[in-house]
Amino acid sequence: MLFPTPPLQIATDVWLLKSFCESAALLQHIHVIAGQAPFRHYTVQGGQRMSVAMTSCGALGWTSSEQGYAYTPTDPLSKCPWSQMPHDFKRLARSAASAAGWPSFEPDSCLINRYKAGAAMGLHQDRNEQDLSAPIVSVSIGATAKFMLGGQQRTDAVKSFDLQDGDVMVWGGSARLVFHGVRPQSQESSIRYNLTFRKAA
Ligand code: MD6
Ligand code: FE
Repeated sequence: MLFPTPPLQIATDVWLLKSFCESAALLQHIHVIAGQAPFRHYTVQGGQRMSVAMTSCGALGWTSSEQGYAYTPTDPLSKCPWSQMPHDFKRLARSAASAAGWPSFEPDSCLINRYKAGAAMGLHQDRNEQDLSAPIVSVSIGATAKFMLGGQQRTDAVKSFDLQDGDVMVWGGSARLVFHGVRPQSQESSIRYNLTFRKAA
């Protein structure tokens, strides 16, 4: 924690912890993980290629293909298990969840998103996890993102706010299935990474 500030409540059951973590050490872990399971652009049902590149660590990794989304114990590229979740990652996810009011978060999956200039993530729900009572912890590293937070329906109004390097967002409870996304990164933007910690199984 750099300069711990009180959690900001963005919406019901959505908390933003500004400057909660130091990103340099996290970046080192990302590079090691990507050495084993390189960033790749998954396709989605219908054949579209995602503009965000992804890899994972932990017991289960989020994957996508023409067949749909799945959590898998192995990397579909190498058929090898994903790297273990670094202790630093787990500690960070737990402490952020605790600070936001979820004291016993045990993530088994960490999706690592990489955004280059122009990359974006359309409005979606995170709904492939077994246990929707667990929160999600999301860590922003590098370039700033414009995050969109909507409601329970795809057509609900969205509010946008910046996620900066070191910011951590925690949500769960009644917000667990809200629609959300990331606006296209500006053409001048440097790389942004996002770690999304979930309890998938
Ligand atoms: C991102 N995040 O920040 C994408 N999902 O790059 C997500 O899709 C997300 O930040 C669920 C909960 C928190 C998130
Ligand atoms: Fe999401």
